[in-house]
Amino acid sequence: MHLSLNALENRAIAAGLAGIPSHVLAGDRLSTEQCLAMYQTDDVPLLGVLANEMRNRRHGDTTFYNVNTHVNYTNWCNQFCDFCAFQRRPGDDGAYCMSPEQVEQELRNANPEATEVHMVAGVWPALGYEYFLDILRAAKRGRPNIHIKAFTMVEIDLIVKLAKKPLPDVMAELREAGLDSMPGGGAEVFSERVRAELYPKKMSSKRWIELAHQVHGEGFRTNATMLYGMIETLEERVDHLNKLREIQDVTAGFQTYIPLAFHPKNTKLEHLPFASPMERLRAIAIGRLFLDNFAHIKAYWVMLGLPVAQMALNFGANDIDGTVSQEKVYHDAGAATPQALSRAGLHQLIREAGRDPVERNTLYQALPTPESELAV
Ligand code: V47
Repeated sequence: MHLSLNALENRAIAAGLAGIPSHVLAGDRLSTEQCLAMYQTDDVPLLGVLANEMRNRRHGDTTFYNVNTHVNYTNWCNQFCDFCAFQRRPGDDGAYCMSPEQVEQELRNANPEATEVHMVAGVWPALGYEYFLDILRAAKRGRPNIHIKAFTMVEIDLIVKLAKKPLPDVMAELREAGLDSMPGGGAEVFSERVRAELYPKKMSSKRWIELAHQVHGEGFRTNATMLYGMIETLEERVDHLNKLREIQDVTAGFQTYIPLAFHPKNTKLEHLPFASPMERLRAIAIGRLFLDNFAHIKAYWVMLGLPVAQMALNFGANDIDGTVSQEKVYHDAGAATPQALSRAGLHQLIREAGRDPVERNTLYQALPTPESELAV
């Protein structure tokens, strides 16, 4: 599609976004002031047009997905974050902690075509350092060739403390046990004001950022997230994105950015609304436009819902996550999405958005299209 810069700039003036189309189309980096204006504008469709253009320039119609499974190995947690519906104390109704043998069995039972397991959980120090090595080894025993994407920075912080060893030694031992890369959770929103109010026990944003630098320095690729839609201001969202962009300028270790809309059900913040479809699309578009040093923007369908995830593929996203199964963090918080999608279901969702589905591995290498999908 040919975009007329004049027409876009005229529309941008009315939307409080003057100059942004010219910057974007020239490939120039947007400022934090411009990012704030993008959060304030009513013209989300204009953001979509611009973000879509940037997505098309990088990826054309290619839309990545993977075949993956989730193992939330325990919901025991001592952090008591107000936004979380997943956490339990041992003995509470529904509390569980998987033994390494159970983790191994989960992997044996998983979709035989899965190339990735996403393993994250609560924070429970009494599990001890060896437990974390054991569950990684158990996952690889259950499925030797699977890529293990495990442990947010919050879990890494715990594991390093339990190990009582320097971080490089711990990361080497985790790698030896089977850790391949890390997901993007645990960042929440970096604002210390929000942290003090809603998740005061969680490690500081400074520590999250320091760990991101360190694990990238040890050669691990990770993802990045922002949990939005609680009590944070728009300025605090901008600051969060800016901090992610600054880390990436130094390390280039993030693979994808995943905005996570807050799901209120069964949490202490149940009175808050779930972000509207328009706000969820805005978050995707701003991610694509502001994070110019991120290769990929993920529309995590489990959180977005299928219709919005599909639209997000024309608002800047080029990845829709995976087939997913056994996901608990969002489903405990009221996500109404299915527990899993088949590969054919993902292909259909992506094709209906006018895009080309491409299966990837966790490190964004394209995999051959399976025969079952060639004829479609
Ligand atoms: O860290 C917890 C968030 C994260 C709620 O890296 C909530 O590929 C909304 O990080 N409402 C975990 N969000 C999930 C996550 C993730 C998901 C998919 C893919 C990847 C990846 C990472 O979920 C937590 C927290 O920020 N979260 N509770 C809630 N009620």
